[in-house]
Amino acid sequence: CQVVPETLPYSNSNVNSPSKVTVPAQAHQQPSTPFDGYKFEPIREATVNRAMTSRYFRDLEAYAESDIVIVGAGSAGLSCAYELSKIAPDVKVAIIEQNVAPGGGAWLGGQLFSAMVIRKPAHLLLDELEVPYEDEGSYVVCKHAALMTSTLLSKVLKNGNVKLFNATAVEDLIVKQDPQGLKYCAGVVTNWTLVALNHDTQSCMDPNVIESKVIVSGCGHDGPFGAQCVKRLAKLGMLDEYAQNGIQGMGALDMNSAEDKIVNNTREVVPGMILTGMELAEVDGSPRMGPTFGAMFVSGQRAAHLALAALRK
Ligand code: AHZ
Repeated sequence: CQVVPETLPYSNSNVNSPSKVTVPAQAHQQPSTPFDGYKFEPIREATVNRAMTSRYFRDLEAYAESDIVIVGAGSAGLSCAYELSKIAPDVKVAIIEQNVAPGGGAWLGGQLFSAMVIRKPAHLLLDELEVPYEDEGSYVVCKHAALMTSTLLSKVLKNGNVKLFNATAVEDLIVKQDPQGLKYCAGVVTNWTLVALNHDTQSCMDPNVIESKVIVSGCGHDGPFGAQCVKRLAKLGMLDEYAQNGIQGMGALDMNSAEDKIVNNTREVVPGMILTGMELAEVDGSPRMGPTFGAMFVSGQRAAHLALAALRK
């Protein structure tokens, strides 16, 4: 048994007295592994910079005009992107997610619990993705929400025509009028989330824009960023019934009625904008469902078909 020196060579106590650096006793004899003597290929620091920035800016340029923009990479937004990459892999899809981590609330099942509950028949998506679950009869349980979310995410990101811009917030919408005077959504106004959060403390930092033929908004229920698209539509007077007082907000929890409503109400709320997931409940006043995720996944899948139909109109 070797004695590990109390004073490590890099500890603070040695900063001003290098002569006192304790040389560690001969290193422990380690068992051999396939990674012994590991050596990386050489690289220049500037190369790393260029490898990232050239691709990011190439993507920014390519997706300045997207076919479909999905706002929010939560369970609804991601399943929409997944379904689109399955039914229309050639369609150019930009996902804008304000958080660094995509996935929204779907990294946990509810509160801080790991398991994710999905009511049948939404388990068919898990079958398709080969995500294992315990079958409980009328519902299934995936042992960790992160397993479902990471699987979905990996499928989405493998499609060459999908680009996820994370740490980027949608601050506003592009709205235009057709020759008949009908207003429609024609894209999103974006900013780095860290900038969007600091507009009050910094001098004006103008945003960027992405034009798109269709927007699918899955911003989730109200919060600092949530329900951003419907709140903006209401302010712009594009959701007639909410022009005066804003959107009504989601209703109280009722699991049984909530999920069917979310899926069946998934729709194009104004020309060019399809709503999916809990953001719908904000505009419809329909109940929240709490920690059951089937409706989010199927609403996203349904939104993909509606988006494609709107794109091909
Ligand atoms: O960060 C948000 C999250 O990842 C992102 N988002 C929100 N506003 C944004 C903006 N720009 C860019 N302005 C934005 N991104 O959108 C994602 C929303 O994911 P979510 O998980 O919050 O919503 P969802 O509708 O996909 O799933 C809802 C899950 C819920 S909530 C609920 C309840 O409260 O009862 N039950 C379930 C299953």
